[in-house]
Amino acid sequence: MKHFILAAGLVVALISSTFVSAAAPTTQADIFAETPAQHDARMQWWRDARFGMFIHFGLYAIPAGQWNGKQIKGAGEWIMHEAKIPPDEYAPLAKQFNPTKFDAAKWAAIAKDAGMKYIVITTKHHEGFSLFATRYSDYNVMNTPFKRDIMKELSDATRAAGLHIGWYHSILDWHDPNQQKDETFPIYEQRLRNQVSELLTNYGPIGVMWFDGEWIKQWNDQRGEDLYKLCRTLQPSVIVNNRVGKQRAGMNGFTKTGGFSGDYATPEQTIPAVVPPGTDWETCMTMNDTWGYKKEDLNFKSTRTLIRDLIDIASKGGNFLLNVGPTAEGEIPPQSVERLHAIGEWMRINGEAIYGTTAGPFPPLPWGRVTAKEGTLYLHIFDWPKNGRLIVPTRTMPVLAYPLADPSHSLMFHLNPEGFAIDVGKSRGDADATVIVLKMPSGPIDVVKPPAKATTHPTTKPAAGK
Ligand code: FHN
Repeated sequence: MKHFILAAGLVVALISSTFVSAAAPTTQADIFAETPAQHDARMQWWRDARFGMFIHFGLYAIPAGQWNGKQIKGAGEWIMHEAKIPPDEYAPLAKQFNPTKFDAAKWAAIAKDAGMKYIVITTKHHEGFSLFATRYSDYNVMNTPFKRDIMKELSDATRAAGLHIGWYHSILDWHDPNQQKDETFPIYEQRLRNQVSELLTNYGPIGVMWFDGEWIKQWNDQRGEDLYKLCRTLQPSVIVNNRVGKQRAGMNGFTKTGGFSGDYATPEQTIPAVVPPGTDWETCMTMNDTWGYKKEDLNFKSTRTLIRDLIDIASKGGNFLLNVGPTAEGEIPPQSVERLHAIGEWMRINGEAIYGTTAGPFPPLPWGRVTAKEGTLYLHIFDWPKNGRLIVPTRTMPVLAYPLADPSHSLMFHLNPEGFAIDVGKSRGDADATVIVLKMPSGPIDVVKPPAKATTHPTTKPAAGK
């Protein structure tokens, strides 16, 4: 077996070097000559999007958190590791994989209905099983009872729904023995590059490459930079997260100084309190406690928590990648669908205060958060002022103030020792979050030092899984 793998690896290396060079429309030298304006242009759709769907789907949905009759702790997609299942015992799950209720158009419609603008799905998680028709591993969806290329169907349906599609691809691979050993890692790395080349060649325009599992000891920033260059050579407009390198600083996901860090930071299951201005970042978060489906995990966050997390993230200039873990039958759990629809209802009225916004000029405020566009501030009120007066910590008075849900209803405001106060009345609007629009004069906004105590946005649970 080992000799076969080595020989296969050498053959693969030969194929892929022609494979990649044949498909490489841009020289690698061009990739890093990107000017700030070109970088901004490439990032623009993603910055405007603010909200995406993360999908963790794989063989792990079959055990769904249980193995040999026992409930296994940790995230559903980590069951092979947490239950110490040898690859030979785990791999036969592929013979059961048959998500007959998988409907790509339905998944895309659920994301669109929620107000999400992009989808990132696991093409291969740490278990090593590929959910796409790959030439570089027999351990893939075409060799299961299902026999359909899930990534082809979902990428087509996602674009048809007007959303961007992105690939999550794990550098860590528990199934491939070549990944585990330093001496054979170059063979695995070539296979990794070959599969990434397939994903960026055979499935049309890809918005995001979302790498993960970069913490393995064999991975380093040079390998990360080479992989980043491969992605941008095959699709110069693709956006690549910071986990392509070794720069994720733990779960807070921000980039350590120096080293190679891709295009944006990836805090996980947490929302940073403060973000350096001008940083591109995205919080990824589960809706319950697990990324991959786990039957027993019914600990779903409330819709209000999720809406306020989205607002909190956007108020700091970040994106929210909210996860769903489909069942082995190929269905997004009803608890997720229900919450996503409710978020979509809020976005249908208030999306203007999220899409295309940047961080507001204030830190988290006692009553809520603020997002911004040129000449406009959006006040997201979580806690309604009991006296009907909302204090905004700036003496730069607006030209106009009105509820986003009712632009015909102008609001009165007047200077106040802490900035200025808006008379919002005593009966609140949307209990999850009510948005007040402030049309501001051009020029800088002078921030009065706001009260120290900010509204505590819902805290998120520690990351399940790694
Ligand atoms: O180990 C994975 C985990 O299963 C999940 O995919 C998360 C999502 O960002 N990433 C890793 C943990 O950081």
